[in-house]
Amino acid sequence: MIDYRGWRHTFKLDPDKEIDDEALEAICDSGTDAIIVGGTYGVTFDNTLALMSRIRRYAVDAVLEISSLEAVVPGFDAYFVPLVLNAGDPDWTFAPHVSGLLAYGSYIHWDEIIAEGYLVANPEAGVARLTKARPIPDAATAKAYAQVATHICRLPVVYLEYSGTYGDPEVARACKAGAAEAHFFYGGGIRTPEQAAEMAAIADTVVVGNLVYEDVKAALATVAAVKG
Ligand code: 1GP
Repeated sequence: MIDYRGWRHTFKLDPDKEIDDEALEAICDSGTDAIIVGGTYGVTFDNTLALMSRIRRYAVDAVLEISSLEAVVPGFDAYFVPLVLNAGDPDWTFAPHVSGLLAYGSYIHWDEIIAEGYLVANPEAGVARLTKARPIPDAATAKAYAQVATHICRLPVVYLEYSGTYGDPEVARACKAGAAEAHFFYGGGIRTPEQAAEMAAIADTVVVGNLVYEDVKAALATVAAVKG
């Protein structure tokens, strides 16, 4: 079982995006705590397997955040299974999970499965459009969603997802308070060491995604900002 509760910094790599060997090595050897593989669109079995094989050259923990049943690739250290707390389309709540269990139920090692209460806070993000995410109007609502995840659903992880835009620290703070003993991830729009440090002061773990593909040096600088 991976010790995700000890992670402070992670990079999220998208199988549908190009990364050259040099950049991938720098990212995997950066001192980050883990690589999360995941994306919203264009994630296939083949591109996930290809990326996993390349990451596996390095000692860093690697987990797959499952977003497509066609792209569940064995060989990761663990599997994050998102439950979109504010999905407006009920087909995104449990239907994919039921389909997954019908297809793969007998192969699942439950100790490798970590369910995430996923709160989608940027309405412009692909995942918000896909799941018709309900808006999060204020910090109090974010806290209530986090409490649903931890106290009602007993999920081990709450993930505040601002993918593509830097989030509101007040909303993050409210989520952290609501998450209580659940492990709290923040991801979205981190582009500078200052932003990484600001969210790391609130969240248990920060996730840096797009910046890897925009400016790998800037992405690497977020590791030291979080881990010192
Ligand atoms: C995306 O939360 C991650 O799922 C990170 O977001 O790509 O905006 O850094 P960014």
